[in-house]
Amino acid sequence: QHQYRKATAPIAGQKTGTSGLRKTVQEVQRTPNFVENWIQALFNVLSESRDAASAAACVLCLGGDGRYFNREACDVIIRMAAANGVNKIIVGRDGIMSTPAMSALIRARKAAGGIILTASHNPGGPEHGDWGIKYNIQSGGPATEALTDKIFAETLSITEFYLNDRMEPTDLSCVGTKHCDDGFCVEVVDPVHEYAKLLETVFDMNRLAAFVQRPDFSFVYDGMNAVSGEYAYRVFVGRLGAPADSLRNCKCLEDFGGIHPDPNLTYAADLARILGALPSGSEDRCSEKRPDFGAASDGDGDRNMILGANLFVSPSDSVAVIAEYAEAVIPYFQVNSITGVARSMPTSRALDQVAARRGWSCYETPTGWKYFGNLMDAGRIAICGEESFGTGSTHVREKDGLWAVLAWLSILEYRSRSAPSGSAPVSMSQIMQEHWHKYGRHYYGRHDYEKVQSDAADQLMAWLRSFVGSEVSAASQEGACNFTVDEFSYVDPVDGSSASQQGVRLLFTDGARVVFRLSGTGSSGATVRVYLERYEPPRAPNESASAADSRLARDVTVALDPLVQFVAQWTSIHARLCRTSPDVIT
Ligand code: VG1
Ligand code: CO
Repeated sequence: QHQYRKATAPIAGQKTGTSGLRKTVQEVQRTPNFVENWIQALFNVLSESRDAASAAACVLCLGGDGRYFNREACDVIIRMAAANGVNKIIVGRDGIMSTPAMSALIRARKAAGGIILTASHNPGGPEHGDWGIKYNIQSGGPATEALTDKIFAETLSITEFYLNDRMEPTDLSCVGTKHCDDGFCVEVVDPVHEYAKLLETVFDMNRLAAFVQRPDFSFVYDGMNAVSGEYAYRVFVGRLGAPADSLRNCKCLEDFGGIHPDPNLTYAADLARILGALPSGSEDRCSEKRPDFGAASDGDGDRNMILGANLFVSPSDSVAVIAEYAEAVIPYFQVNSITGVARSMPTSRALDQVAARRGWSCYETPTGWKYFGNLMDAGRIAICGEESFGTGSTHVREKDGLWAVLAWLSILEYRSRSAPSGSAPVSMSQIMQEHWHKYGRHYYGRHDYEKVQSDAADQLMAWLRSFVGSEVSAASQEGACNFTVDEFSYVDPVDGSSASQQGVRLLFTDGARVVFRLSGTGSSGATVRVYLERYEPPRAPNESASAADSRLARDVTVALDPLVQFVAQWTSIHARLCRTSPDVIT
């Protein structure tokens, strides 16, 4: 090992946030040993916790979302693995591996863990892009906070790293095992293979193929020029037989073609426009025949946006509807029946309604997929979701964009199957309308103030925190507004670990809720997220369908407006953050 030893010094700020370490590409490139330090810190922590037996067979997976700088990083990581006693690296062809596919690969190959090179939904590219890195553990899920805290501590005291600079660069462009020296080998794998194999065991792919090929059904999937492109081709076109022109932006580009690869109404507005799903006012809703279904994924393929003709499905509703139908439409849940579900705290409580009726437990966790892992491993939950376009199940330990799309197609297939023969597929709008009539609707919106001054964001949070524990009665346009204020903290029911300061909540007497928290995935400045939710009860037994619709099928912006106005006034958020409006509304 000695011959590969290199001296280094700690780099400040290598702390992982909600999901991995993220920095601007420029910062990464101008900081010598940025990748080397973090990876060595990871290896140091892994070797500490590894016993002699497992050290003898250390297999790690590697891959990423294809963004700029991943190729260089792959090369460095392979050389470091070789010099650090790792036995085998399993890497996706061309360094490609979506986050859910990585989770599937780690599990299928029983690897010790996997390194994912991604800044997820953050933009990419040399000038304005971000770069990032996540580590997933043996279960296939994101590293726990305990582990990332240890890695961070290592980065603060690191003095050396190991890198084999005599190795030939590994050719990642074709699949196969590449043997190197000293009992170390690199296996280049097809990035889709294991994942596609897993999907076959989860869904009824033959039924889905027949449905997708119906001449009276059309859908559009947007890969946002990121990692999902190849997965989408192979699954939707190759396996299900969908027309190739159902896919857009499905070529993986290093800078995502300038697209901000976050599937929401702001950054995937082109897709939303095709579906006529933008908020009313910005689009004529009835002018043309829209596709029946639309979907998009983010940079690393773990997020999903679901659309119907003239319809945006809020991610909080999406997980509730998927849970409602799962056992009926997804073969995986016929074997693995559901006893519990979970959502992140800021996610709307639509899922809770379904859980309550079914008698499932419903867990509320802090933001970030890592908090679902223990609940899944312990068999307490089968399906979970986040308002941030993340949905998934125990088939892997990550949120899974393509899974959510296939889950929705399964719902459409099932509902259309029982429709009278000769009739068109059941519409997304009808499915949502029925759901709201049955369970009521959680009107939901998230307002993001991106890259604001950190001080201003901290002061806003401190001010909000000063109300924790109190009951507030404030004047509003619609009379007095009464609410209590608390701050969310969490104790993991499986291992007892805890997380505090996970969001300040205003809990209104009428059931509405507003949550404030700071993002942990940005690369500079602070992003304030304001989550707004208002509940409208289900259709009453004696209520006409149209009367119910006038309450339940309203435009979200309109339905939330009084709450938005009140919050803006009570918090003076715009003055405090020096903004006139949110940057992104989802
Ligand atoms: C955001 C979302 C969170 C999600 C995380 C990672 O975190 O709110 O729900 O799990 O991104 O998603 P934050 O701290 O910025 O609010 V991904 O697809 O970027 O790995
Ligand atoms: Co992502």
